[in-house]
Amino acid sequence: MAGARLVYDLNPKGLVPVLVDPSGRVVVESEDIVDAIAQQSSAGLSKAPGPDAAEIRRLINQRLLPAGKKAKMFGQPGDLGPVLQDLDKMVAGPFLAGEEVTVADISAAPMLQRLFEDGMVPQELTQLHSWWNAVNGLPSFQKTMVQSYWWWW
Ligand SMILES: N[C@@H](CCC(=O)N[C@@H](CS)C(=O)NCC(=O)O)C(=O)O
Repeated sequence: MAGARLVYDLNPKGLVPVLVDPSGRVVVESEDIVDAIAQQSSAGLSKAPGPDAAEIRRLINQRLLPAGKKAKMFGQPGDLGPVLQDLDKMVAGPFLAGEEVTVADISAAPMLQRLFEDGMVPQELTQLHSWWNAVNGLPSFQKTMVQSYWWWW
């Protein structure tokens, strides 16, 4: 198709997602794309989410994502239990860093969605369960739900 750009033109690794912002800047890597969108004033996300959100996001990316992937894909729970307990203690409520949805919630939601749907988050982690109810109740989050999905990490 004339004018169409192949993903390889945008990202030499051939991976999605890729964001092309209104100025034509190409952003790859999900976390960087979330940050780029948060910087757009119309996105409705806090531009300065604060140190709590940054710390939670570190836990998500460095601990939750690898542990969750191992547990779900390979049946090896490993460190997942302790990671979820640590995260539960960090929930400010209703969202991870407090009243506003921040980049921390967006980083956390895809993996936690998979874990909640498979009943892998213990009931005693009540803060996390309340968080999931809050996120799952957002119309914007519901729009991201698909009938079936596969992994992308
Ligand atoms: N670390 C990257 C991972 C991107 C990634 O693995 N994307 C997958 C789909 S979700 C992909 O493009 N796979 C195509 C392929 O491997 O050929 C990110 O978070 O954006």
